[in-house]
Amino acid sequence: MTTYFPNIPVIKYEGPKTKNPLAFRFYDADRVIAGRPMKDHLKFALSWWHSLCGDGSDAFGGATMDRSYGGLSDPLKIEKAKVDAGFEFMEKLGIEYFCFHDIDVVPTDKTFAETRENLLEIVDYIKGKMAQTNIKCLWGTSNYTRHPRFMQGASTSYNPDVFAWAAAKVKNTIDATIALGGQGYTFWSGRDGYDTLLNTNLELELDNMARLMKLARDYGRAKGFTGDFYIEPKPKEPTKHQYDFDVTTVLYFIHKYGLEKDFKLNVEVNHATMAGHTFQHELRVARINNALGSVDANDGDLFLGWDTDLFASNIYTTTLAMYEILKAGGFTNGGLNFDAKVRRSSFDFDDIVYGHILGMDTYALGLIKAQELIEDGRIDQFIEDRYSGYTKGIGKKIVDETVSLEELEAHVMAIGEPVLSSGRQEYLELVLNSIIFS
Ligand code: XLS
Ligand code: NI
Ligand code: NI
Repeated sequence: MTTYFPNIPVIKYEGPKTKNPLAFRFYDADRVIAGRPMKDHLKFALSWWHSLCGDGSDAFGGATMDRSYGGLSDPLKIEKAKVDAGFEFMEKLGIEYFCFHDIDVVPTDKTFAETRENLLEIVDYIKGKMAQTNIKCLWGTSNYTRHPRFMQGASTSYNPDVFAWAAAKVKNTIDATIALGGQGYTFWSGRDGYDTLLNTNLELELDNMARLMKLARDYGRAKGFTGDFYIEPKPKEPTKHQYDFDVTTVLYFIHKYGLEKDFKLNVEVNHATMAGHTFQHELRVARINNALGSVDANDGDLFLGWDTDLFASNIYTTTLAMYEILKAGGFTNGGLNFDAKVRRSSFDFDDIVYGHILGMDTYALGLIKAQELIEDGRIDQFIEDRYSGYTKGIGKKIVDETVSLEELEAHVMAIGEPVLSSGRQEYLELVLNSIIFS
């Protein structure tokens, strides 16, 4: 059998002290943390687009990476080779899930009907591979940013024929996702937004964006899809203003349009920072609204304003992220999708392996530290004590909503100035550091 990663063995856990670059330091798949094996907490997924399709090209230059899979030229043979390479990769790394766009798995220069045929053929091919392994589909999605017909949006285009194209693609990708047993279906359309309000009917565009989601939900449910639909927030890029700006904006949207029973959030680290939020903030907002679905696990570069999609290497970010995910009760249908790419200059196929080992170890250590933070209890206890005023007396009446403005006025007259206590931020940061570095 052809191998695409001849230098790569099955990657094993060797512990934090190993100097073997092709080993995990922290990711020990079967180690039980808080009653669940690490692999079930983390549910790592390969992104078809970055890892199997991405060729290193950027706005300033072409491909730096050879993705012809051994010099193949027949487009369908390349797609099948990508499946072979992807499954070899996932098996060697111990990654049990993958995420895909329709255009990641089929040639993109064909008619709609030919593309549908190709999709059916590749889905069958992938299913054959899945049957021989433990590998599952985390989620599928349609790409309607690449083709020029979507230059002015997909479901938010001014042109109903473009809406129809987007809808037809969604239908076929939902079919493919169901056929692959996918646990989720994600909406991210980078061109559903605007560059200027001077040409934009904002109200109609938002209504139409919801209309496609309703159609997708009703179609998916009628076809037996039991997973979650996700919206992936991002504030800008490629449009100046994206409608799915951040978690708060998306929550408002799904509630306004009655989508909240079927739709959750797919929160991406780099999109959070682009929106001016920490990743933890976005996860927290999703969590307290019972809408934390899945994660695009990458990292941004705060010196660069765009979506750099770095592999995660920041332990503070992953510790606080896993803290939120544990507090939310962990993933059900969702997981950690490596929507991350190696740098343009990391052009060897093996660099993708190092990228994933880095990301997996960074999240594994984050999980270990998040659980230690919860077991340590000092931060949770501090917060509980800080708000304890609301469990008794006037505070309890406020929370129970049994108090009037007159009664609050009388309370002020009786007590005079409130007695405050310190917020202790520096102490709490010291606690966090002491856990991360112990
Ligand atoms: C782009 C998005 C994209 C989605 C899937 O910024 O992150 O990769 O995750 O369409
Ligand atoms: Ni993403
Ligand atoms: Ni992104």
